[in-house]
Amino acid sequence: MDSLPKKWVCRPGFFKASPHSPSCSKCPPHSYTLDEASTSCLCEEHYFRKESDPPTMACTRPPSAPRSAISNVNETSVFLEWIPPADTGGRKDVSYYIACKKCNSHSGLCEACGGHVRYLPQQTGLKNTSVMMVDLLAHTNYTFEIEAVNGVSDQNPGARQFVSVNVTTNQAAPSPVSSVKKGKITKNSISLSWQEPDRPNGIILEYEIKYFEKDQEMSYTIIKSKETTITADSLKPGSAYVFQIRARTAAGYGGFSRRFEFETSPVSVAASSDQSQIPIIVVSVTVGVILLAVVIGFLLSGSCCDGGCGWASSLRAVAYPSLTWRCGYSKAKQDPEEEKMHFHNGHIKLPGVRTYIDPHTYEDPNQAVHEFAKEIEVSCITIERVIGAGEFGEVCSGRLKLQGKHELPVAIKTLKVGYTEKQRRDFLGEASIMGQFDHPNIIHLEGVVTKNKSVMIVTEYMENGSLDTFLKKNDGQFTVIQLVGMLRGIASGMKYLSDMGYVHRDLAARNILINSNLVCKVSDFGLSRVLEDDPEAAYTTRGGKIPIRWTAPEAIAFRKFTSASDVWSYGIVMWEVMSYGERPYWEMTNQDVIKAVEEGYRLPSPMDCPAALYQLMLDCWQKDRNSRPKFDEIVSMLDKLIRNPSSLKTLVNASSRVSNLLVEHSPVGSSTYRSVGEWLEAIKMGRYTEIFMENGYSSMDAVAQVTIEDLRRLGVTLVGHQKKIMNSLQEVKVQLVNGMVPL
Ligand code: L87
Repeated sequence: MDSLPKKWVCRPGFFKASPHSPSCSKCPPHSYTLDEASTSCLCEEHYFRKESDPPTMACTRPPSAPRSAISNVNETSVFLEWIPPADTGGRKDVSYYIACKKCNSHSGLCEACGGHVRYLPQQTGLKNTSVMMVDLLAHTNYTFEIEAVNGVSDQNPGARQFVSVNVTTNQAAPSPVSSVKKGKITKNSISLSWQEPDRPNGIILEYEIKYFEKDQEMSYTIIKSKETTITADSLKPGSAYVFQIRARTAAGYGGFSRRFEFETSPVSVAASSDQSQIPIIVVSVTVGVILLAVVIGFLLSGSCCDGGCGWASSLRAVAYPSLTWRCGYSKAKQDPEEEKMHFHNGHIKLPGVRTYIDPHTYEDPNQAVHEFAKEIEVSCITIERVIGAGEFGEVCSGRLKLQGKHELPVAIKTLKVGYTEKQRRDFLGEASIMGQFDHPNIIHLEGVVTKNKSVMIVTEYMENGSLDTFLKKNDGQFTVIQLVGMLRGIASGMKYLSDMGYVHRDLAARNILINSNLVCKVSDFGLSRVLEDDPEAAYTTRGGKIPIRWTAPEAIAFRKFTSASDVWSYGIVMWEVMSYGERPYWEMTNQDVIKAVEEGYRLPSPMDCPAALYQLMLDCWQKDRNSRPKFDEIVSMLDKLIRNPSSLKTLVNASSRVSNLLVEHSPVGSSTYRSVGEWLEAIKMGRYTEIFMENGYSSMDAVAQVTIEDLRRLGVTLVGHQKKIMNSLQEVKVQLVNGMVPL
């Protein structure tokens, strides 16, 4: 009332919305009036009022962009997650809109995605901070823009506030077979041939042909074929049959083709002669096949493979139609040790100091491959089974028979058909890198196939496959010494890599291979693409693709990838090994992992883990990368433990091991909040310890219940101190809710 002038009208800066209001009110935040007797206030520049906002409400503005968006790609689905904008503009009605663009990897040009993409739950008006896009195209670059909007966004002519995320989708099932032609037709059989689907999205392993007599759909026959032709026989004469075909790759079955209808010939047409010819045809075909087999077998054994070559499987016949039947290397590998000083594209290699050469420094990537990898003739390789799939194509097992050598089991990475020149370069880049390494704990490169259309990388075969899968399958089956032996091998391989100046960037149990002697070997090398291949890698806001759970904070935050960040990942691998392939940080989201680690939380000890090993893990996860151990120190530490097995007897104290919970790990000590005193000291509020203890707040559990009123009652009157304590408590409580508790 005091503020009212004598005239009973509002003075500037005040308003009265209705003449019935008893008094004038101050203009709400971000609004003003310069006039007397105002009935409302005007919004400041860049601030707005929505029609339905009451005049007493503050003026608001559009939100800032969403933050920390990350993506997870699963085949042709993309999951996006972000955190709300730092500034909601003063409104509670923030929602999100997703814009989708499909980008050409060569030209970099993007276009709108069109109608084929589905958004779950929806594309616009998203209230939650995540969305899933499905039915994207395989092996395609997409850019998603996540825009934050609120009730006044449409009044702002300014720029859209969005964060964008680039992703590349992975493999997908093949597209349907589209063209099917009829071949020879008799009264009892129909032969068909067809073309590979337009988008095979991988190597086609086989086709499934479903057919039935027209209008008799309930009773159908299914035949499988590795070829693109089949003959359906035992059919009824003069009847119509419906055929549908679908292809299968490592990614699964594609959709069925549309229906194709063909009719068998009627009975009357030269029935008897047709019948009588069958035995003749069968006999002559059989004789022909046997003759051909004998001739090819003779050629092979005579030329190189000493009778050891297996027959090329029909799988190979489908996938690699253009085989040349010659064996042997076309170029011998140069031994860099032979010439004491070797000049590599501007790099002087000093004898004794072997460093890794980035294949990017070669103008001609083909030269790099052939500098470091042997060329293998495709005819020396027999592909047997598909054992995995990656971004570039399938991984197969098979045999390699080289002239004058015993046949070897091998693993073969193939480049999918229809690759681009860049994909071929990136694919072979891995071989250029691997070919420079020679160490018992690094997967050994046998050579590459680059001639013809088939492009392959051939390595030694590791019987037990990827370490993560192997450990999950054999949960609890190994002695601690065996597990430490595996870790020792990985550390030794990593020491070799770091000595060579190679930073791995994707060290994880899934990228370690293990053989029948339980020898672990580091695998998965690459150029920029390493992480494209990794289903764990998520895109960060800065566009890098990073396997968050395995990556050191400085590498996530500012891409500081070094051997010290590899040491962090090594610590995570130790944790994976000691917990038999458990997923680091379980089902926490990437977002939560980043936040927890940044706040000093660390994975707890795996069950039954020797204390010395857990301590080593914690050392690898030091925030300060220079304080982390070096790989040579890790190797000698593990050697000591192996030589002195009783050192592994002390397990991490069962009571201090918190299963399923993250552990506070700050430089001050590995478990800061063991007491109220420690907690208050940590936030520089130690002066209140005594008062807390005297008033019954003697445990962290009790402290978690404290309210602001309690603080006042306890004599914490400075607002700054109240805030500091309440904020820190907030964290403790959030951690309780998330299942992360400081010890
Ligand atoms: O059981 C296996 N034995 N699996 C599943 C493999 C093997 C193997 O020797 N998977 C691979 N092996 N890869 C690819 C994925 C590695 C994480 C490789 C060997 C490999 C190849 C063929 C080329 C280059 C790098 C690794």
